[in-house]
Formats: sequence, C-alpha cells, structure tokens
Amino acid sequence: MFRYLTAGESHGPALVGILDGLPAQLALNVGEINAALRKRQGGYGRGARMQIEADEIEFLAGVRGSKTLGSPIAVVIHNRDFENNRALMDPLTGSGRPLTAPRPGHADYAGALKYRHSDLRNVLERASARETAMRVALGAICAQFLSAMGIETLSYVSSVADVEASDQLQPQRAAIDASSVRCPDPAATQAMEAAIDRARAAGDTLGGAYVVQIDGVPAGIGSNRQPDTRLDGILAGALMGMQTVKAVEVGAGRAISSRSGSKAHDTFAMRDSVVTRGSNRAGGIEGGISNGEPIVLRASVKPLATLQRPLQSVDLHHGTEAAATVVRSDVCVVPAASIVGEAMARLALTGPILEKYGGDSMEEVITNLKHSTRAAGELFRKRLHPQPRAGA
Ligand code: EPS
Repeated sequence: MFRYLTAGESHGPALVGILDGLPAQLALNVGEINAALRKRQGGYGRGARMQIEADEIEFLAGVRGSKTLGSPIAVVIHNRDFENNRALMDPLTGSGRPLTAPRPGHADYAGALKYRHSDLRNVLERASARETAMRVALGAICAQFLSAMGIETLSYVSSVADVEASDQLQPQRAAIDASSVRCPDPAATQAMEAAIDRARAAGDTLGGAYVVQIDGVPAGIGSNRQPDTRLDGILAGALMGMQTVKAVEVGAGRAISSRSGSKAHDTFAMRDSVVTRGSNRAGGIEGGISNGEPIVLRASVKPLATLQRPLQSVDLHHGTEAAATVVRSDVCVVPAASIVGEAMARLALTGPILEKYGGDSMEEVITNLKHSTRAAGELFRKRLHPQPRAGA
C-alpha cells in the first residue's frame, strides 16, 4: 500500500514527511524537488514569510546514492522562521500571549472548540498552509516516479478574483513559469497583478482558480468497483484536502449540468483504425476509470481568511465583540495553490498507479506497465485493429 504523512507547525522547528510504498531503484533528482519548493514560495501576492524561508529538503531515510531503497522515505524541511519564534514555539518551553479572536473562514474557532484550546495559536499553527511545503516535496518525489511511467503533470492559474484567463490558450510550461501569477495568458497576468495590488492596498485578500492537467495516464487506472476506488473521487478528494479549496471540477465540470446529453459527452470515432474522441469534456475519466485522454481538474480557491483590515469577530476570553486576529499573511495564494494542487494530484495518482502496476522495484513496475500496455495496450493506446468477422 502506498501512503504518506506530514507533520509540522508553521513556526515550529521543521516540517516532516514520510512516503511509504514507493518501489526501490527510483533515481531521485533532489534539484527538481527543491525547484518545486521554490515555485510554491513564489507568486505575486505572497507575504513577508517567503522572504525568510528558502525551502530545501533533507533526506533522513529511504534513499541511498540518490536512489530509493524501497524502505520508507523520510524527509525534513527546516523552518528558518523558527529561530524568530523559538520562545513562542519551542516544543518543550514555548508560550506567549494567547490569540483569542478567531478569523472568520479560518480553522481558529472550530479547532478551538474541537481541541479545547484557549489559545488559537495552538490551532492555526497546523492549519496554516505552511504545511503544504512538505506536500509539494513529497509530490515532487512522486512526480519522478510518475515520469518514469510516462506521466507528466502541469498546473496553471485560470482566474484570480473576477479576472479570467482566456480559455482559447494551449497552456505551455514556459509561459506559465514566465508569469508572476502562473497564468499562461499575459494580458490576464497583468490584470491579476493589478487586482492583487488593489486588494493589498485595501487590506483585503483574493481567491481564484487553478487547473491541473495530467498527461500520459494509461487507460484503466482507478475503478468502478466501489466509491472509494473511483479515480475522479480520489483526485477531487485530494484537491479538496487542501487549505482554501472550496470546489473541484473534473473536465467540463459544473458547466456540464446545464447542457443536454448531446452536448455533454465525448463521441467516439475510428480514424486510420485508431479509436479517437471528439472532445475531452469528461476530463480523462469515465466511470471512475482513466480513459487514456489527458486528466483535467479545476479547483476553486477562497480568499485567505487573514485580512489586514480584519473582519468582525468575538474575543473568546472576554465574551465581547472584537476585530479578528491579524497575523502576517499573504494577499493571494492562488499561484502557490496551483503548485500544491499539482503535488496533491501527483500524490493521489501514485497509489492507483501502483495498485495496477505494483512491484517492489522500478524494474518490476515498468515491466508490469509494459506487459499491461502490450496485452490490452493496443486497445489502451487506441490502436484497435478490428478483427474480420468469421465468414466476412
Ligand atoms: C505559508 C506560510 C505562512 C503564511 C501562509 C502560507 O507564513 P506566516 O503565517 O508565518 O506569515 O504566509 O499561511 C496561510 C495562508 C495561512 O492561512 O496560515 C506558506 O509557507 O505557504
């Protein structure tokens, strides 16, 4: 079974991650993992914390000579900001003035009730999206496994607030990386930056949406057997499991509900003895199973709950109305969220891929993939050569 866990508080000593179940003999490029971490730190609309951190991973277990051993992989990312917060956050002696006015939209209030914390810091430290740095690191390890299987992911920002990128563009990696907000549309990039500037000046925050595209997923991943084996549910659940994400769509998503069936599905055709599809409205998944087309997911992100001009709240210690707690934060994290969403998709896809082609070494997994694509693969790869009917 493939699984992962993360631990770590936003201003604690470090973030820790464990990946269990990756095959042995996977060559890892640590530079690519750190590059993903740098991308997560970037994006127009980030706050001052990202000037302090320079996220890099250190392997503690499961890797030798830059290759996986097949044992659990343990990883650490040190929080530089811990040195500025040692008195507050030291695991043995940390203490400080309690935070008492929950931010509407944050985990503060529900978490305080749940864990019976009278200091909201005890909730917000783990609820913070700082933790997503470790998800990105673990996802970047999975990306190298997926790449060896011929699978590549791409993510980009499709909207910030009410500024939408053109849907006529074919998003290219270079254009996405060149944009300050990870949006492949240069005109939309400018308008998004301006919207973020206006929000910053007003002490406000902005949400938006991002797309994750996954290419090269063979047909047959996930299953229609049970609700929890459906690939769309697995991937959507992974994206919903991120801070700030409020909706996830697969393929045409929400828009499909207002169309008639004749305009909702992806027709089949034969071209040179190859099965082709008229469109990819299904986003690469039918009946909970990948169908060989690119998988396309879209996540909608709410504006951050920490406003520099705070919303009305209550002081839980005094039982009075009060302004919500203000802590240092970002104005817009949609660009960073797109990197985290890509990481979540990588993590979520690795399990079903290993379920289908599983093995203890990369050689075994790749042999299984080749056998599978050779046996049923002529069909999966869309080279369906119809057999002449008997007597025909
Ligand atoms: C984040 C680190 C945090 C915030 C942000 C994301 O740093 P700090 O709280 O020290 O400024 O910038 O956290 C939140 C959005 C949140 O809601 O807590 C990061 O590393 O991504």
